[in-house]
Amino acid sequence: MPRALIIGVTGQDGSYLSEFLLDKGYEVGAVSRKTSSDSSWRIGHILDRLQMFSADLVDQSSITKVIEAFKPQEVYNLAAMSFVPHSWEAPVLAGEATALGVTRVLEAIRHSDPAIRFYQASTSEMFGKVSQSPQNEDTIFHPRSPYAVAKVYGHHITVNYRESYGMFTCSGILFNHESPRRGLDFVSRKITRAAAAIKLGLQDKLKLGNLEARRDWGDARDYVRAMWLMLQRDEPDDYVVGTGQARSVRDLVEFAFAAAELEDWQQYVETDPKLLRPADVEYLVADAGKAARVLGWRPEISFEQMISDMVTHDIQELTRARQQGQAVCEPRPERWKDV
Ligand code: NAP
Ligand code: F7E
Repeated sequence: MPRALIIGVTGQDGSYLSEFLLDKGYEVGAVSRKTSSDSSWRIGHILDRLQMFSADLVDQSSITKVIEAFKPQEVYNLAAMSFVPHSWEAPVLAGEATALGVTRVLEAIRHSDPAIRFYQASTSEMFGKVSQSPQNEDTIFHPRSPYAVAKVYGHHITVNYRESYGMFTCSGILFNHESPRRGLDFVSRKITRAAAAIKLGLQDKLKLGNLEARRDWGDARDYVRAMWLMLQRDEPDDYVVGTGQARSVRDLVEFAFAAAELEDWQQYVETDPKLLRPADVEYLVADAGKAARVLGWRPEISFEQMISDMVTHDIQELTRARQQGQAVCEPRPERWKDV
């Protein structure tokens, strides 16, 4: 049985990658960090099939111990402080976890078994203020947040361990990808959740920031397949993964509200300057030609299908919560300008 270790298993991508690898017959080691509350809601249905470990990217010995104990053949580092605005609130922590955390994993692999294949979750945010469109593996980086700066470090150190030690390390430069398991703070889920809540009469208004920002939004269920494909090649390399189509936040709102059968989205949506970022990324769109040519990867779930799935899921979840008298989880207020 092949053995893969997923660091960041409680996140959106960690949950889908776990399912994908279990279906492929892998023995899956799953790393989450110790927190005061349970964060395993996305993997509750497969917990009995995972070997759970706890470790934190800011703690070298915890990472080393897990890799030595589980002895994986593949390690996927999906852990990061991934909500961009948090990185302005805690820029040093962003560097510790999202940047240096990658080196900690690479060092643990190098000393324990340098033949382990490693996947690093890099991001289109590294392109930031773009110099060319669409963006591919040769586009220069101009990161616009402490998160993106930390990810640029993570990307380069991944390439560096390949070049310095001949290790099998790959960096997947993934564009935004969403799903019904997306965190409630990210704009796609904030919008689909609000459309569902407004439809059910649970909410009146939706406050948003920059409606003109454009992103290349794909579906997480397609993107975890690309991660795995990268580690199955004969040679390690870096790949851009995206759909090649950009849409604005405004387009996403319009589509989500229509999917919830709400006419005239403008009557529900307000813009709030407090939700603007100190520096935003205005336009990202992928050239994923290399992933198509070399990995044979292509997205299968359309933007329209994904947003419809998210709206349907949110309506069902809120309806169930209301019927059972449960508290409903809301996006956290975004407060990074109050400090
Ligand atoms: P996510 O839902 O926010 O999951 C992040 C995971 O990282 C969670 O399991 C979280 O654990 C864990 N984590 C955070 N800090 C940690 C630490 N110090 N030590 C150990 N674990 C820690 O993110 P995602 O959307 O699945 O994304 C997965 C990865 O891809 C992230 O690295 C993200 O930056 C990157 N990425 C995401 C996208 C996207 O559009 N989704 C695009 C490109 C790249 P808790 O549950 O304990 O918080
Ligand atoms: O914002 C604008 C916001 O928070 C998208 C992470 O997974 O993808 C994600 O980062 C855009 C930005 O994602 C609101 O200003 C407007 O321009 O959904 P987001 P992100 O920042 O692109 C990349 C690839 C990652 O790597 C990250 O980990 O939407 N926007 N109004 C808003 N965004 C939020 N969150 N909330 C708003 O009210």
